[in-house]
Amino acid sequence: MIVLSASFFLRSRWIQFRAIMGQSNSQLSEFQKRKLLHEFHTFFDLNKDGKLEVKDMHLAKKKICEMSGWKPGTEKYRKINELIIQIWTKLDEDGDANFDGRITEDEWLNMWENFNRRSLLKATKENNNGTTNIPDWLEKYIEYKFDLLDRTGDGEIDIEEYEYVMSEFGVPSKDARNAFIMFSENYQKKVDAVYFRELCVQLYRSDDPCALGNFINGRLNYTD
Ligand SMILES: [Ca+2]
Ligand SMILES: [Ca+2]
Ligand SMILES: [Ca+2]
Repeated sequence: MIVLSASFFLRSRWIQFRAIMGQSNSQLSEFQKRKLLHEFHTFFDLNKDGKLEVKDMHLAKKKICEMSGWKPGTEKYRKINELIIQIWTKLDEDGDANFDGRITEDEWLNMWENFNRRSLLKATKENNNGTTNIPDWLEKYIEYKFDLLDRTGDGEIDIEEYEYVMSEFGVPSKDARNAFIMFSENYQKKVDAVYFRELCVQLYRSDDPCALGNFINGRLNYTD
């Protein structure tokens, strides 16, 4: 009887401990917020009006089509159009909490915090306690971003391609080149679709300031 009570006591303490940890871990750190807001403003809110709407996604499509010379009516144009619609439909579903057709900064951060919470519930050691999960729309977005960066279409991003595309988003050349050297581990790692995805997952989900994925958007630090 005494043994049973002791084990019951330990078990309830463990459940309490997990609940407390879960609650604090699902909240975004200041570092994560800065990273996510930088993404929001630099790569999503393309018309820079402080909110994310379907027209920002159309601007993203326009950018890739212009940079690639894809004209309306071509297969490439059709595919990117489809991809952009898929990304927006899912992103809007996840992020637009008040259904007004736009995602504000607060809604964007809440969406990530909710995702953190859901990931923690599904946490296993294999998926690094849930921190390697990403939303469906982000899978599609990473596909779009990789195609955008891999200008030659050889399945690999090189430093010139990276610098060129990042400059379209206002990233200074020097920062882009330094960032590339960091995340490619001084050109040792091939930046193919698999490694690019891994880096993007770190950018969106990791709270580790040393993760190489923090540099994938060309920014070198988040202290300001
Ligand atoms: Ca906007
Ligand atoms: Ca909204
Ligand atoms: Ca390439």
